[in-house]
Amino acid sequence: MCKECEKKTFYITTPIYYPSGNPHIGHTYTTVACDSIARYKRMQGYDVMFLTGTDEHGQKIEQKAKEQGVTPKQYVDEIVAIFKKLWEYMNINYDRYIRTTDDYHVESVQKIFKALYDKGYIYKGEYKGKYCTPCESFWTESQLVDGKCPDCGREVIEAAEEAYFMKMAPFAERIEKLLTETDYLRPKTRAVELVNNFLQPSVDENGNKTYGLEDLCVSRTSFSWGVPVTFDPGHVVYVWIDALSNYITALGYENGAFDDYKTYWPADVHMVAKDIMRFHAIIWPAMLMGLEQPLPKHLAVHGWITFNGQKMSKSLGNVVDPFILGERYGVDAIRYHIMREMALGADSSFSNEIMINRINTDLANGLGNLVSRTVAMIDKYFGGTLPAEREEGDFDADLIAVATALKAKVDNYVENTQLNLALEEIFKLVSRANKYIDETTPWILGKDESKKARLATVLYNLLESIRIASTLLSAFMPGTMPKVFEQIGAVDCATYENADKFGVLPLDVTVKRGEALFPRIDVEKEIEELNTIIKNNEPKPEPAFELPEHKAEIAFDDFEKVELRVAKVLACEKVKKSKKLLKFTLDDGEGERIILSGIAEYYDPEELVGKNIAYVANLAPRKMMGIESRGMILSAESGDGLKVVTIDDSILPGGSLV
Ligand code: ME8
Repeated sequence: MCKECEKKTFYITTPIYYPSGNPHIGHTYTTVACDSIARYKRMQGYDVMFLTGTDEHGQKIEQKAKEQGVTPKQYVDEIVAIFKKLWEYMNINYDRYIRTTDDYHVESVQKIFKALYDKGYIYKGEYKGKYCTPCESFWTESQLVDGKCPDCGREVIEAAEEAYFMKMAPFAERIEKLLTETDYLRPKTRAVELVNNFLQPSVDENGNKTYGLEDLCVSRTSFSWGVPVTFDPGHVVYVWIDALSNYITALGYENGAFDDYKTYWPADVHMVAKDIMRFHAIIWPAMLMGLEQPLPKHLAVHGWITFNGQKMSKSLGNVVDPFILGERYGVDAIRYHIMREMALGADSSFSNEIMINRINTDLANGLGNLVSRTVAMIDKYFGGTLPAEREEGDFDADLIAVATALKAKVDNYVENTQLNLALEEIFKLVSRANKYIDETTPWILGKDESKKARLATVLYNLLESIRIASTLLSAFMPGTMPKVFEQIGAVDCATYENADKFGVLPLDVTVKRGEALFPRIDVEKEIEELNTIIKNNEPKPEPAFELPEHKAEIAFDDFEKVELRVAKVLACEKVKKSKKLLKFTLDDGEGERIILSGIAEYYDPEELVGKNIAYVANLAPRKMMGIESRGMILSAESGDGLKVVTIDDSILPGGSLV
């Protein structure tokens, strides 16, 4: 409960993302989902704290900054600006943004680390293990998949260094109970996998329960871009204690920057994808148990957005740019699509075709059409303002029942972090209303003067259904729904409180036609264009070496002046006192020819003997180091120096190249 406003509080968090590359549609999903829940809860009257941010320390960031010749802070500042720009663009209404480089966070993490150390949960040891650099994760042999990182599938390296560790055994039993006996984990079905893979409970010969849960490495010495351990210089706090603490440091835990810890903690929902479920399901509760703090209420774990079967990720490069998609279809269409596609706990494959079809079916033909048809008919038959007379008829009761039951269902789905089901339910009302138009045939009623009251009732019922659907949708599509309220004359009454009531709009409501909410997309044309954009956005393979500059164009006549011929290398030796020159004795078909070539650093002289080479035969003779060279051997510039152009053995010496 918030002391000041006496409202019930609701605290929701996204993961803090790594600014090691630009945000993509995967990050967008989690953030949009949390934003929608936060908006819904605000609409329900909660005092909401919605936190997001960036996880800015670690070896990978340090490496990337070095590659670019900037400081790690300069490097992250630039990417954090892009994250913030994207959240603004996606209409993300967060209450706080935490950066792990913020002073207050650093101060708190140092205190948290010291507190766990003082309580005996952190100790010093040596870490030897398999380490995945991109994921910044140590893995045990048994956790590797085919010898590779189980998270990203890449090679791991052997690593050993002095490190602090956090004991896990004292917390294992409580964590097992948390996962299996409470509704902390969503979906709960994932508890089995966590318990078996990480907690690994077993009963020893004396009947005592033991756990295979390994201690966690919590400091590093091999890089410096991190929160320094105050009592042991040279160590920086290693990723998870730094990162996970953000959920409480952002509220002011162990720092003076904020005073919200008592108000909002414990969090109601931490939302993450499955890649970091383990850390939030095991390590985070262990840390809080160690600190003797209350545990968060729920951990909602969603799957990955995949693209062509692979996890969409910064490192794989197969990213779909939310800015590009938003520009083409509108931010709300993207928000809708990703939330409608992703079911809690399962992966969702991103496809342009599914997205465009979904936008067309649900938004353009479904909701958009319902609004534009209803408003257009009120305009056509009543000049934009309904008369107050009413006449009930068939189908009304069913439509009203669906509409008034919706809010409770959506509440329940949002409460359980099942946003795809919430949206599906809202669109059942949209479909029901569209069907009601077909059933009541207002265009026929419109032809009959005596049916005006019935027609007004039908159109009013449609407006009310739209009001209810769009009010509940406004948490998910906050940019578009106010436009709907305006069109249906519901600006003042489209409130959550009214969302389970029918008959809220004034009987003589006035509507206002507006632009199409979701324009229909030409599927084939659009897919073609999108594929081209994605292809053009794919990172181009780096050239193996810097390609040489092109020379100015020459006329064919000029080219014809050059006489290129084939010769066989009879002998080759280094030119005395020259580091560069090799002396070639060639069979040029007419006799022996000596040519000097400056390729000594790339070849042992005997390497080329017996080979056919190409040479410029009519170059004026030139004396070097006292030897006359008659011509020039053709070599190609390659990534690692010059390579002699060799010619097929079957060509006889003296043959000319034309
Ligand atoms: O893991 N599909 O940061 P991160 C769905 N800094 N969601 C995806 C996704 C995809 N393909 N790719 C990323 C980290 N996400 C740590 C977190 S928290 C204390 C520290 C989303 O930049 C999803 O929410 O790798 C996932 O959990 C998160 O981004 C990982 O972001």
